[in-house]
Amino acid sequence: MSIGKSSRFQSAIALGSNLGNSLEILEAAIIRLTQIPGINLLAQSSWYKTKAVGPPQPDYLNGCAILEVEIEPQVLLITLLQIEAEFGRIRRERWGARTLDLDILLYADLILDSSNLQIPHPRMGDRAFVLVPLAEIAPDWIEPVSGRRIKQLLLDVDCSEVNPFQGK
Ligand code: ROI
Repeated sequence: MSIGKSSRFQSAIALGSNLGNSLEILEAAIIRLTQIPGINLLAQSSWYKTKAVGPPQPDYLNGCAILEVEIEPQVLLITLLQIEAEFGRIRRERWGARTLDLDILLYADLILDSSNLQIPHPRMGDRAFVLVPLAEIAPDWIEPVSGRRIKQLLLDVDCSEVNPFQGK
């Protein structure tokens, strides 16, 4: 057993689904996250119905969460991939429909560019389906590459295809 000090960081993640019962899958994924040692849920956005970006496919349900984590980014990534797999995500095509997609958006003020993981998420600044829910729970978080707050990034994207999901 180790009694060393453990560091805690905040990390923002994005959740998305457009296959199966997306609301049930996303709610279950949030609960699953809270069961993982080293992860605490600090905030959860509401859910949004969003038009798919990319090839034609069903609308998505999207949301974001703020986690307090005591695990490193690479361990968080493995954990999120495991949860995706538990919910039956099949990685067929890069931009295809998915039962559950979990992405790390931000990890404290870290900038990381490794072969399998980039933080901040390289496309988050262009994506209204990420910025709208994130701005709900973390408007003042500064995206460290642009140096701009989430609420500022939101001003530069078209939010017309991101709508509150009726039901939560
Ligand atoms: N489009 C929307 N609206 N929401 C997503 O979560 C999403 N995820 C993706 C692509 C295919 C880019 N499009 C998306 O991976």
